[in-house]
Amino acid sequence: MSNFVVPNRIFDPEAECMPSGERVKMQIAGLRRTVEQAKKIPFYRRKFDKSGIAPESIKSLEDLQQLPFTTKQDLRDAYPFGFFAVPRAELARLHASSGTTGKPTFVGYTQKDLEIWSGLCARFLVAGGLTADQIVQVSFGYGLFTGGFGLHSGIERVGASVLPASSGNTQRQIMLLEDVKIDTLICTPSYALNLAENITAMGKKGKLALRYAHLGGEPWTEEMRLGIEEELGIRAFNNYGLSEIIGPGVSGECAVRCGMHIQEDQFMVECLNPETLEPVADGEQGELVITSLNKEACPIIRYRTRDLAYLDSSPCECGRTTKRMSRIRGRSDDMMIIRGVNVFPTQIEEALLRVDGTAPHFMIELTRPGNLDEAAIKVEIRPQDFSDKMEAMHKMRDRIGREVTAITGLHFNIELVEPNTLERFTGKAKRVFDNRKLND
Ligand code: DLL
Repeated sequence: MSNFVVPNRIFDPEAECMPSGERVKMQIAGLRRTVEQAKKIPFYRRKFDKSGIAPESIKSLEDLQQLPFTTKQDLRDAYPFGFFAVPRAELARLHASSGTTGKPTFVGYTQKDLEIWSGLCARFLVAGGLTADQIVQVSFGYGLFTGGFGLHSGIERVGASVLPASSGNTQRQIMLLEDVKIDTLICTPSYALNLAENITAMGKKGKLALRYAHLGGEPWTEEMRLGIEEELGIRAFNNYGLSEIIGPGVSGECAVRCGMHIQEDQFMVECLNPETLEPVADGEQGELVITSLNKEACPIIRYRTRDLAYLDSSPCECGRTTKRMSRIRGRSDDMMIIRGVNVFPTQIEEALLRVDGTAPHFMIELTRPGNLDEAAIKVEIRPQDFSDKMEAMHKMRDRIGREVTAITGLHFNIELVEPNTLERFTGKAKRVFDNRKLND
């Protein structure tokens, strides 16, 4: 059932199948426009002034390499609105992604940005089988996260109907899938697998109308895809994006499924060696660095995503002329994605700092015993605070748990360990032990 053929449909053939020469011209114009718009942002204006960059400096795509990089830290330093290029009155929507300090990074959209965004989501949804007669259940959280509202607008753009289930309450999600006869499911891959397992346990395997899933927001493997497809009898497609760039819609798979097509009329994606920042060849793994070409509210230049993948410029059977990117194969920083939520070890450190008696030594362990991530923290107690009174230790453990949840929004299992029991490091401390086996 799960290996039925998905018809090759293209939402925006003009953009997606554009001859490459034409696209290059469009990208050069887009880069100029982005430099012009970015001048309104003090961070970029300072950098441009220093190196004498103006929109006219961009004459070829190679000139992208003269432009400055942007990091998550740069965005954080300009909290909350330092990277906005339009006045408040021109904003139509704000979203946010999690940061290391408990403060999010805000991103803004003008009405035109939102229209472009919904079109980009529509492209990968149609590429993966969405048609106007389908009903789609969105099980991403509706809120600051770009997943819920982003995909919602994409579905409406295709003309299909949306069931905005939002996240959580698995039994209710399954009831909706069954009773509404949902055709397409949208969520994270790990949640899809979790739903699948519950559906099987409830004896409903093979009884749903579900045919497609569009999954993204966190890394997953081909093995997970096979599991999801087999359990649910569906076809599951991968899509990639990040809030700093736009949200979902940066790239997504077509029916051929040999990499995710990058929406190159809207973004330039470089693949660079994360150490030297030199470009790597097609097929070689590097860090994705992304520049927007059309964004009004938050134009972004050479954003270091820290996501590791490789690019593929070979032609695709589907007829799209865009480059493709592989699955995300890892990160060049220590960000963890736990149940779809981005978490940095520094957030855990910050939570521990709020609780007296905890030493600066801790270790995070991630596992996936069933289909959902489990996160645990081992925290070393300072000798003078270590007590053999159970009650005192339980209180401290609960306090740490609450602080960690307050900052990350996630539940971690907290284990207190005796002084001097965690490994010490001479170089970079290794704080995260990811035993989820995510890489292919
Ligand atoms: O996760 C946007 C999104 C929502 C994409 C829904 C797809 C579907 P952020 O919360 O800012 O935005 O997290 C972005 O998530 O840098 C990657 O590390 C990771 N990520 C997103 N999609 C994928 C994917 C959204 N398909 C961060 N595979 C990115 C692997 C992914 N990792």
